[in-house]
Amino acid sequence: MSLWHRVSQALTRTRERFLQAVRETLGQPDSSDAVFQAIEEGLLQSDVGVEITEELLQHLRRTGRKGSIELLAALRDALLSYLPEPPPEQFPSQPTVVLVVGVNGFGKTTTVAKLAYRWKQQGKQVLIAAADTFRAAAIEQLQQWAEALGVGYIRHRYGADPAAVAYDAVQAARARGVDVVLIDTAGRLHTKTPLMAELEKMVRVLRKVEPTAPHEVLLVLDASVGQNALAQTQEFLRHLPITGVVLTKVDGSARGGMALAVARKCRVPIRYLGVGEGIEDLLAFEPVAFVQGLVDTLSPEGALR
Ligand SMILES: Nc1nc2c(ncn2[C@@H]2O[C@H](COP(=O)(O)OP(=O)(O)OP(=O)(O)O)[C@@H](O)[C@H]2O)c(=O)[nH]1
Ligand SMILES: [Mg+2]
Repeated sequence: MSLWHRVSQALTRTRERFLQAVRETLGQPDSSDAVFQAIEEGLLQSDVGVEITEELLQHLRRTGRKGSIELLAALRDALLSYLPEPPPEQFPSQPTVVLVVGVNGFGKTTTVAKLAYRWKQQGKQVLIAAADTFRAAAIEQLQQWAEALGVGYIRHRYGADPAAVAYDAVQAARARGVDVVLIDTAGRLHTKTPLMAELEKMVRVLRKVEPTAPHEVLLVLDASVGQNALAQTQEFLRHLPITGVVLTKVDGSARGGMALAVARKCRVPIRYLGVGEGIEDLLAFEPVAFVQGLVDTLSPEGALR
């Protein structure tokens, strides 16, 4: 299945929400309040957020377009302008160090495993570090993934200093000539050491071993939490040099529109989409495919193409 189809499939629930509101007005010849109202409702239903919905509606009014099909085409273009093209995957250092952070349960560990798989498929040697030492089960979960994938891993005992795990992982990666180190972290906000302090320390310690590290800090966001996830993650943005967002659980969510708010408010590109629990269910983010999946009214060979 092509990437476009997979994105479109993952966005089914979000798109349905949007379309539910808009469908009745489809094909209406004149731009009317009903069309604008339907688009507004559709955007809000799919969790684009109040602010951005307002902006989009103002923009649509200014285009002077009439009729729902024309307006939806204009909407699609406007949505695209909100979603920056992510930079290409780069591996600037050997090892390239990728830190994965986010609120607990959002999908960090799964994303680490999916990325390890993706990069191993590309022929890279990958090492994963179990720097969520707060839960014994978290270390086991990561170890199981590493073993299943046939990639190296570094673990310490339960309760160990996460920064020390990260430090060891980079040292080991150097010694073994590894290409990419993926670091899984804890997400609980109420541990003994506050999470942000713990993660900041990890960044400082990483920089001691490798001044250019971490090369990527990926913030994992759960699309099914919608707008609420944003508030929870502002803190990560304040404390860490986030380079990209991974939007997980897009498959089960009807709130995929929150991606717009993420791109606008976090001012970092969305890099990947999590579209299922399987190891291959991670897609590189492509704005055009995403927007098409979001508002396509007659998929897959519909009139809006
Ligand atoms: N449907 C779906 N489920 C996902 C996706 N990503 C992760 N999950 C599921 O979400 C649950 C939590 O994922 P984890 O990767 O353990 O989340 P975490 O952020 O590491 O959680 P903590 O270690 O507790 O902080 C698991 O059941 C995953 O299978 C996704 O893209 N789609
Ligand atoms: Mg985890």
